[in-house]
Amino acid sequence: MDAVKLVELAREGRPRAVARLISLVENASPELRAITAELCTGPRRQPPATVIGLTGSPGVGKSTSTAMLVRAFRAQGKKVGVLAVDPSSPFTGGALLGDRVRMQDHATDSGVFIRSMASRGHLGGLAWATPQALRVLDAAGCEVILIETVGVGQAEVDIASLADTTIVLLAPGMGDGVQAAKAGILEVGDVFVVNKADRDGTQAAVRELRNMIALVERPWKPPIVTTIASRGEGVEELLVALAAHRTHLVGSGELEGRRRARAREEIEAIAVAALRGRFAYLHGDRRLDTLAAGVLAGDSDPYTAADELLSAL
Ligand SMILES: Nc1nc2c(ncn2[C@@H]2O[C@H](COP(=O)(O)OP(=O)(O)OP(=O)(O)O)[C@@H](O)[C@H]2O)c(=O)[nH]1
Ligand SMILES: [Mg+2]
Repeated sequence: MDAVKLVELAREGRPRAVARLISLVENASPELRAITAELCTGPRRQPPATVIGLTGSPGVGKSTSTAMLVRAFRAQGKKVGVLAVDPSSPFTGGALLGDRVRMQDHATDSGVFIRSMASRGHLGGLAWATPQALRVLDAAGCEVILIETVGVGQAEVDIASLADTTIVLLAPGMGDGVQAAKAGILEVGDVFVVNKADRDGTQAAVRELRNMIALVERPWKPPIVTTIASRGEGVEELLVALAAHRTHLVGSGELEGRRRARAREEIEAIAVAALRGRFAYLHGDRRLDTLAAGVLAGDSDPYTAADELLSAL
């Protein structure tokens, strides 16, 4: 099926077309170029979907919170997209299976699209694949898109540049506040959630987090919400916090800025991937090996070697 037809079907909200397009993104299909062109320059929905990222350590309750938010947005009559990027341990831990089970009440709801996608192993990773998948869900009419990424290493920082609002989830215990500071998530969280508030140490975690947030200079002071996602408790407060951040984004012009930054990163990710592809095509690994050997032997230096690589383009 040609790209234009597939996009047309996705615009009608056909789940199979949406699923197919996201698989093409995941597999870095050569057809993506035409698809993306059609999605970008064809008729677009206004306003574009609100993109909310959820990140945090494994098991903190991201999927449970996502399901809770899906219910809340569906209750408002909104069409919702869910994108689980690089779900943790999909084969062993039953995380994905668990997600499916938890999402089951939405499985037959035509107002919800749920897709998981792997971005690892792709050149450009998250920055490359996520905007493309977001565009597909947006075209399918999703008014809100929730992206779940497991907060390991760079991913939580990356997701922050892809979402309009980033929710950072923590759970009481295990010095989560300290972990938060280490991972640099204090800077990227727009809304903090201390989930599993049915557990001991919730208030201590909130206090610690509040003290740490106070040290970060930002025009937006991120609120802290406590939730028990497994029981749907705290969802109203979370919605209020999300709406407040939205108001801030629009009022300050930051929404526009974030979206431009997102487009910039995407362009760069595509360019870098293309560049690497051309290196591989022109030089192969052998050329790089030869240059590396030259540097090791003291015949050249990495700058000169890089110039040689570039000059062949
Ligand atoms: N006690 C308690 N358990 C919760 C709460 N929210 C979620 N859980 C449980 O915590 C476990 C992990 O929840 P998930 O939503 O899968 O966590 P996650 O962050 O998506 O996990 P990964 O995707 O594997 O990183 C599940 O057994 C949930 O039922 C809560 O508020 N209180
Ligand atoms: Mg999960």
